Formats: sequence, C-alpha cells, structure tokens
Amino acid sequence: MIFDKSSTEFLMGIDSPEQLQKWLNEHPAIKGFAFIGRSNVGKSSLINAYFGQKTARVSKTPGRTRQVNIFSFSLCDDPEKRKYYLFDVPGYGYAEVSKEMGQNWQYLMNLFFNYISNQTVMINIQDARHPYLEADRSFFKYLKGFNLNTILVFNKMDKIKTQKEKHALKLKTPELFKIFKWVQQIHFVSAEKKDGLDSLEETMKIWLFKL
Ligand SMILES: Nc1nc2c(ncn2[C@@H]2O[C@H](COP(=O)(O)OP(=O)(O)O)[C@@H](O)[C@H]2O)c(=O)[nH]1
Ligand SMILES: [Mg+2]
Repeated sequence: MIFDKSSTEFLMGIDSPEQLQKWLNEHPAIKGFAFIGRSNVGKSSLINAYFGQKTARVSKTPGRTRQVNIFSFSLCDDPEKRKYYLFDVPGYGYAEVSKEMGQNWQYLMNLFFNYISNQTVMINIQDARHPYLEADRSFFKYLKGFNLNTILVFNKMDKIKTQKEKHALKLKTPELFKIFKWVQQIHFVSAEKKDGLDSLEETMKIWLFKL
C-alpha cells in the first residue's frame, strides 16, 4: 500500500465555475491526480480501492456526481505527511444529459483543465470491453489542448473472459498509443477483482516524484 487511506480527507464538492476557479487559483502547483471517465466506467470503485472509505461515502451522496469532489491524501511512508490532492471529476459522455447540464459540464471542465496545476496527473479510465468509444475519443481531442500528463487505464478486465481476448487487447497497446498519442502510460486493471492495482499505484507514485 502506497497511498495512506487513513489520511484521505474530503475537502469540498464544487459545482460553481467561479468557486472552482477561485479554489484552483488559491492552490497553484499542487500535486496529485484527477480521475476522469465516462459515467459507470468504475471511477468511484478505483478511487475507493486506493483512497478508502471516505471517498466511497462521498461518491454515494446524491448530487455529488455532478461536482468536482476534492480530497487530500498523504503517502504511507512519508514522515512529513505532505499533502497531495485527488479530484473526482464528473463523468463525460452522458447521452441522457440535458443540453443545459451539458453546457454547465463544459464550462466547469474548461475551468478545471485550464487552471489545474500541470503537476496533477490525469487518470483517464475507459472500459476494457469497449476501448476508445466515440465519447472517449472526443474527450481526448478536447483534453489534448491542455497539455496535461495523462495515464490511460482500462478497467473491468475481469469482464473479458478468455485469456486470448485479454492478450489481444494488450497487443493493441501500440495501436492505442497511436490513437491517444500523448498518453504516457497504459494500464489494464479490474477495480472489482483488484487486478493490476499495485502496478498502477506504483506508476502513480512515481509521477508524484517526477513532477
Ligand atoms: N465487473 C466489474 N465491475 C466493475 C469494476 N469496476 C466497477 N464496476 C462496477 O461498475 C459499476 C459502476 O462503477 P462506479 O465505480 O460507480 O463507476 P463511476 O460512475 O465511473 O464512478 C458498479 O456497479 C461497479 O460495481 C470492475 O473492475 N469489474
Ligand atoms: Mg462515480
């Protein structure tokens, strides 16, 4: 275990662009991670697996899913208990979202990606069964302009039943790097079965020290 679950604190949930801009302006050069993906892809499950019960409680609270939820955390083996930040960002690609809500999401996200410290790493989660859906591709096209470090994570690997299919997906990695050109790393995990989580956690930790 690298992230100290008992250190995770919920700081706030923000749905107002002005408030988000203010918070980000007041916290320049922060280090940490933002979890982003289509809704239902397993963002909360993955965040809970790494950062514990407090994050689970927040993500179950009604209304929180349309907010940027901000947490702080520390590393287990850091005696100084330096603070890092975790952002649970509302999911993209809702087909059912109203136009108005879609616009609010756009506005909030524009602010988020514009003002977030470039020492915060984007963790984009996609469904291993449906890699690079249209929503994921258009999100990447959008994210590209912001020049942020990004790790791509394929979740729900347990839903891919045969070894052959798993292998086939992994063989696609070079192709995936071509599609998502500026992605630094690609991981294959199952939040449910806890597969591949250690290696991703190690990668995330390395980024905290690299930036
Ligand atoms: N089979 C399987 N189901 C998962 C996995 N991760 C999440 N889920 C399920 O997918 C659904 C959505 O997960 P959630 O974490 O709420 O997704 P979010 O909307 O992206 O936050 C829930 O029913 C989870 O139990 C996984 O690795 N494997
Ligand atoms: Mg969620």
